[in-house]
Amino acid sequence: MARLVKVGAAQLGPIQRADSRSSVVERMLVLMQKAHVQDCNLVVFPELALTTFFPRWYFEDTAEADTWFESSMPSVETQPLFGAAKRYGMGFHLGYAEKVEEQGAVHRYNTAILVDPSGTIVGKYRKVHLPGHAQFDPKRKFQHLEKRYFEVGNLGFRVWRMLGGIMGMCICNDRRWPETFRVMGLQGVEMVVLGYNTPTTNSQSDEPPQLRAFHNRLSMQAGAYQNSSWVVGVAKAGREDGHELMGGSAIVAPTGEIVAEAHTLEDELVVATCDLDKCAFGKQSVFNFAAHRRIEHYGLITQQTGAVLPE
Ligand code: CDT
Repeated sequence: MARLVKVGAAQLGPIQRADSRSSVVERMLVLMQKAHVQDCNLVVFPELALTTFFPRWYFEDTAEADTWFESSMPSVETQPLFGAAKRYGMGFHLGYAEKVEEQGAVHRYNTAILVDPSGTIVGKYRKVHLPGHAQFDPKRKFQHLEKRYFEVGNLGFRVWRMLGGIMGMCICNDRRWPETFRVMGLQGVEMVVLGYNTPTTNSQSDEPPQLRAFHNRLSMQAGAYQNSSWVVGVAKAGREDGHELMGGSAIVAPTGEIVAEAHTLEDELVVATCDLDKCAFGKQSVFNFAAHRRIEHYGLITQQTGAVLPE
């Protein structure tokens, strides 16, 4: 019998700095209700789904940014999402800013969780590839201070069994790095879910929006194809406090083809039925890793970060 997962990519429109968590959760509940009506098994929300994309704001004292972080999950404000998951028998994925005390110190991560249809958190991922910069940069058209507010994630790229398949997570900029998908591919991943907040323009160049949209698709489609996995990428989109974020939420098949895509910059549910068994062909042929990978030639990938040019 086919292993079908009906996925709702729950794109969120803009969240303004003044918007409360509970108003955002209300919007998310509307999307969960729509997904339930369409018999979805899983709803995927974006990166930092509960707030505006706050790394665009510079705070001299980083503790001032704590207002954007969750120190428990579920929290009072997010509990209704877990209640809806249980009521509908539907899993969800949520990105949020996590503040946690571990080993006697406070840490802040850009985090995502996977919640099963009973409303239980089964997986957690902390963003590894943090883009941007740590200090205020007057040369940029706008700031992208992820390196200021977050530590590099310490959980690696794990996968979890859920909904009859093997699920993985990554966050936004991670999708641009083939290593992200390959590490999950090596654990047999069948569906990678990810959220993003991607500015429509580049703060350091005149890159046109259509090229940025192309790179978004290219990254997700390559990750899907090269690992023969479904990829569900979900945007926070639209104009947040005068800053434009791209949409383009998409569900990508293991062939690399986009099967469903958002067409607005608003709250929008994009639905597709994903047959996890469709992953098998690519994993057993072109991307049969055991048969074709040549790890004796890949050493540089883990030995160095930057390029070393020949003499
Ligand atoms: N949120 C996030 O990771 N955004 C980045 C923007 C890169 S520009 C500093 C992205 O890769 O889409």
